[in-house]
Amino acid sequence: MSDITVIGLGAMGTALTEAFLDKGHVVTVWNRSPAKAQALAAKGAIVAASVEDAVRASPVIVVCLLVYDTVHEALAPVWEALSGRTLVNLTNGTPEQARAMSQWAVTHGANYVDGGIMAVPPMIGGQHALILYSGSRQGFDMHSEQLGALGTSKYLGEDAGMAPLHDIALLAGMYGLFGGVMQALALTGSAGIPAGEFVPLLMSWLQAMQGGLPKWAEQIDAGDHTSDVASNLGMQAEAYVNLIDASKAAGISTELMLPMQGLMKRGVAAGKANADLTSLVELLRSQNR
Ligand code: FVH
Repeated sequence: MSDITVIGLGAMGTALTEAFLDKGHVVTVWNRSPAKAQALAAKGAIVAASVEDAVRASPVIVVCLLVYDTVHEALAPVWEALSGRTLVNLTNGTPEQARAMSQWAVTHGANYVDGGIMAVPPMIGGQHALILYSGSRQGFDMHSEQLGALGTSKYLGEDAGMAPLHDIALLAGMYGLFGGVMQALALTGSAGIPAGEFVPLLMSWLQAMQGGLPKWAEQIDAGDHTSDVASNLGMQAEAYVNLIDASKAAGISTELMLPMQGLMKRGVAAGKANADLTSLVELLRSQNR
């Protein structure tokens, strides 16, 4: 019997296994392509011959595969083995997928905990690796010490969909930011400015802008988008035209910039020109486009 089983030894599953081993846990592993288990075996992991053996080896099963369909594909044939165990699924997915997986696991007598990994593999095991969890409180509490080996844990409640919801929202923020960064670097690069020269300026600007987020949160929660920083939507929509025109003039694609402009225009057309940018959240909520 081992302490933990890890199913899926891609870049992330390998990092998870190493973090458990580093903390002295006895770990059983399984991967579709067995070759990926070899390096971990050399570090002390026990390699299971089948998914079923892997599931039966430990009271807690950590799964980290590419997508949810593959999780179901791998575990459905061995459902009987899950009974009485805790399944911790760290595969990226949607809240709906997590809730369906939770229902399936609970039906088969398992505790189900869903997770969202807010880290890249080299961060795993360090305190800056944030792992979001939701689902069975009992399952989480029983294994929180072992899961602590992966980084900083944050439990978000019994609804299994909460971890993926937070994960996706954080990724949405990240990709929005990254898209803007790509645009900025393409634009400055087209003028011969090295990225290394521009990035420090960009970082301090983004840090300054980030300081306004708590105020945004207050406005959004209150549903009051009155602009009191002299930067209303109408003004920003006019200035945004320059982002598009300057990009075009420099031969830079505007494909990342146009959706935001479309939303701003919709806000102005809806009479929100004098409101703050936060009023766009209401527009996003009002339609699934
Ligand atoms: N890597 C990262 O930076 C991110 C950080 C945030 C969380 N994500 C999510 O973690 C999941 C796994 O990601 P990964 O980086 O480990 O991905 P890969 O290295 O591509 O490994 C994929 C594993 O999935 C196995 N697999 C794929 N299809 C199947 C299948 N049909 N049946 C069984 N296993 C399957 C694959 O096996 P193999 O190709 O080695 O045989 C790998 O073990 C993911 O949800 C990220 O979004 C990572």
